[in-house]
Amino acid sequence: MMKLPKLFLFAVALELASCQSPTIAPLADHALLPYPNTVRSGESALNINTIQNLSIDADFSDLGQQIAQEWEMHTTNALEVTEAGNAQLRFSLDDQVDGSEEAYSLEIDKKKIVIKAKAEVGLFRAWQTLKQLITLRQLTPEKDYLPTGVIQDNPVYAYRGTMLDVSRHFFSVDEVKRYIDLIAPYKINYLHLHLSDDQGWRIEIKSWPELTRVGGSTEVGGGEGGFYTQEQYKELVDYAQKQFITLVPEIDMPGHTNAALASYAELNCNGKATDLYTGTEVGFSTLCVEKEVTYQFVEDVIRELSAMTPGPYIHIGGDESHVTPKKDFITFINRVYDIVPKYNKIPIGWDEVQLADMPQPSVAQYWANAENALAAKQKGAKILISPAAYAYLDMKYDSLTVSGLKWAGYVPLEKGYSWNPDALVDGIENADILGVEAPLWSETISNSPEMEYLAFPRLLGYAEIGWTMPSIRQWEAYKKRLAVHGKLLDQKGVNYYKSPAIAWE
Ligand code: TNX
Repeated sequence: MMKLPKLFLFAVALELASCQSPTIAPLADHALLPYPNTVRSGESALNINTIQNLSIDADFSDLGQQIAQEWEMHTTNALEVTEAGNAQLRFSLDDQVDGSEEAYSLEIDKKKIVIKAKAEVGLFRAWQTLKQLITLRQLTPEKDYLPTGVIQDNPVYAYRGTMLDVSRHFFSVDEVKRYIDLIAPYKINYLHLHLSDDQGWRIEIKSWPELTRVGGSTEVGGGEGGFYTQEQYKELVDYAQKQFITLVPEIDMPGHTNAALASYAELNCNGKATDLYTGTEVGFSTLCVEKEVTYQFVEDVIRELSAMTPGPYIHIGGDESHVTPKKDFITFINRVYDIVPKYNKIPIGWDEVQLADMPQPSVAQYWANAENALAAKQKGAKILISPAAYAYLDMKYDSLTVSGLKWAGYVPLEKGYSWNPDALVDGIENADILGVEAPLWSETISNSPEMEYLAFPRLLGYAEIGWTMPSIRQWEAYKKRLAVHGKLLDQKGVNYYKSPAIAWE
């Protein structure tokens, strides 16, 4: 055995005894994304192996177990979960935390981690920050150490969403779950599912079973399509809810309805079912606005959908109804607006819905037409910001991108990141805005790798636009943080676009 000099052993013992922590990068210099709204760095470090227990209110013991499990996965040491409020990793409710229910404070000192929020959702968001910090530390030589300091954080917008079009191409329950897993760490809190369109009806409606039997049987390009049973849909609702993501189901109408019109002859003005459609044109279909059965259909669909939807919103579509005469469109949307509140839901519609009398509360989703957004605001609606030219995930990055469209122009990473929702449309200000959503339409994508290529890494930028104050968002700094996140996406096997604008690590 090699002999070590006595003096050396003494020095090692002394070092261990004094628990000297290494000098590591300050808290504020970590690649947190979305970047927290205030970060104060301390000067020291915490060894995560010294954290042995977690305390959380008994009401949130499920969340406590979930966090303990994830902690063990990320650090390899197990945590004892207790209700007593003085553990080394401490989660507690506190009304004094500044901001919304999602706001939180996270304080790391040399011995413990203290997290406070007004509500469970804030504790969950704080855990996403802490988990990300742990993962980022593991990319460094001092992977067992967290920097000390304090984060106080509160999102800029209440709604930070993405949309997945499961109609043009169907995505399975497992594919949607994976998408949920990938967006939750970035604090996205709404997932809008575009459940019906000309090419496919994807949600079981028990009172109108042909919708899925016929309307769900194909997709763009003629593939076999698919649909979610109500049980599967509820499984998705619950899966998302565990990560504090709310599903927003959309039934697009009166246009974008060929799949329904092919399933039921009576929904057509001429009483004849249409053929199924597997192309990518838009704007050729409409429900028959004059027939009473149309409204029975709409009410049945909204009733069944509301029963599966614990979240506050139902999306009624309303876009590109090019073959519905304007006055019929208005009549139709007004009737839908009478139905949705009966089921205690708030309607969201694409910005064309401003032609109708917008009820209160209601939401208009701005996607291309600023005048529509302004008119909707005048009628008392809140605006959800989804500008195609900046935030459509299905726009190609550049001329080399294989999948995707380009009708709103290319959206390279810098263009997707460097804009401010509050300054986009003259007359639409922060107080008018519910939030930001990045939609992913699926005419050109049919599986998870293709979906991930368009969504990532752009979606991280939209997550930050939704969460972080504009004064903190700087492209140059973001680029550096994003480069580090490439590694985290690699660890998850995400097929993201390795933009040459980023110096990927
Ligand atoms: C426009 S945006 C649409 C969709 C298409 C999308 C493709 C909107 C409300 N309607 O029907 O899928 O463009 O980018």
